Amino acid sequence: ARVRSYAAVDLGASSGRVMVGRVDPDSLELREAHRFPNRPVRVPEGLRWDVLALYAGVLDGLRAAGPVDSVGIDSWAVDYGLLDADGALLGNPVHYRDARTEGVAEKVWAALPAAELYTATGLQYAPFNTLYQLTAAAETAQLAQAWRLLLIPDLLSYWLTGEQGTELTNASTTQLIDPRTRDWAHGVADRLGIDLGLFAPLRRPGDAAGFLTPGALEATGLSGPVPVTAVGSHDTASAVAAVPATGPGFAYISTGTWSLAGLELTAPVLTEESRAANFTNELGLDGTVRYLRNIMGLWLLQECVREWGGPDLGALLLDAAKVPALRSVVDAEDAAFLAPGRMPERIARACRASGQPVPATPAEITRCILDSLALAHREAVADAERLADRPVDVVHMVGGGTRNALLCQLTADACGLPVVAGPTEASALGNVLAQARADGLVGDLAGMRRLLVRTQPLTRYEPRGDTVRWRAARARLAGG
Ligand code: ADP
Ligand code: LRH
Repeated sequence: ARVRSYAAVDLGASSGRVMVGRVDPDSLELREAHRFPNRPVRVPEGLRWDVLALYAGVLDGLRAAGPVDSVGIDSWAVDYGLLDADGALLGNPVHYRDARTEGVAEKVWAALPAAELYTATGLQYAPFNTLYQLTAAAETAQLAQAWRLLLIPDLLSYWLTGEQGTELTNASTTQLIDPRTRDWAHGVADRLGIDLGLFAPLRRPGDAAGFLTPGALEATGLSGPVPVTAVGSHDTASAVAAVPATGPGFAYISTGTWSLAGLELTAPVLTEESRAANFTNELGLDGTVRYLRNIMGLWLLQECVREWGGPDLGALLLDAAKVPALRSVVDAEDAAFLAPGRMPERIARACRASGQPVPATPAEITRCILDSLALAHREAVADAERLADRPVDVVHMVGGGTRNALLCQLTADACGLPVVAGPTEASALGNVLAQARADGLVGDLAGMRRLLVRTQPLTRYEPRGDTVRWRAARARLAGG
């Protein structure tokens, strides 16, 4: 049988990695070639991504990967680099947690009411959607000079190949795409004075995206030709493609820096009720819609761990497991937790404000975070089920957070449903499978998922107890 290897570049908000997938029609093996930290940097003008360090990590990773049949790139959504008329990068890409978008949405909604914006784009309100970022940048010298905008994976792809494109799944997070036509929302851009000419032409997962340039071949030690293939370049799109579902009644939670919780649909849900519940309709592979809600995710814990000077995570989670359940919870969807810094203090403040016991020790705060995430997972799954009118019988958790057994168990308990956890590197696997598919090695999404079920280790968590106390915790939060 044919065996092929694909390099998956997967950049998360907390780390980047280059993984190599070996695929034949009956097997799928993933190995890590290189992993490197993704550390945002605060400069006087704000919070920035160190995109050159990331690109250096990509080149080192491809060198460590060795010969591959193709390369695919995915990363976190919404952020971009601007190029001048010579194709040179203008400044460091702005981090989506930067404060520049504060108060911008109100200005946008004055020109285009939020309800209309939702019907046209299907996107939940998040201050960092590219649309708001571009509005915040409207008067800047940098944007005035810009000739091209490339989303982060498309920028790295451009550096590797010299070719420019805008991959659709990630483009759907800009809030400038119509989820019904799966094409640009020209009306929205016109009304807000956003120049869609900044974007390179759309491409879709599976499309050819060029070949490594001679310079990139030299920097990686690879010999050509090495093609780059467009994948679901939004990390969450790749992660959802790698959910090892076996039937139609599944919900998914992609858990990492964020928790993205929802359903895979064939058409967007654009109702007013859905907007009020802040559900998003992002685009997935094969014409699917990722109907989901953003939950703050393990960011809450990452930021505490940073503040505490980096204690051992395993030991911390064991201690957290011993803390009584559901003593206090915070709203893990609250944008008040978006910015970096002083996280333990902000969590304590939220508990105090809602009249709950204030967690004090790292174990207590960790427990509060995990209980709060499980509760938010429960709400998102239940709301998605109701709003999309689709019954759910199993919850799949994928991503780095599935290493946290306590979080998986609490999610099962809160949802009152079995949780199937794994794979941990779902984004990289979805990335690999999109390449394998373009190569004719696997079939549609269902075929990809069958291969995952056969080859990936999965852990099942059964719900314990009843869900009454979770409902009560939710009421406490709402009433607080
Ligand atoms: P992202 O892609 O958003 O950077 P990942 O999917 O890599 O995130 O997940 C990172 C998260 O996974 C960390 O914030 C951490 O909470 C969790 N994690 C990683 N390793 C472990 C571990 N050994 N035990 C428990 N949790 C872990
Ligand atoms: C997760 C993610 C998520 C976006 C956020 C900006 O990595 O891509 O889907 O909402 O980052």
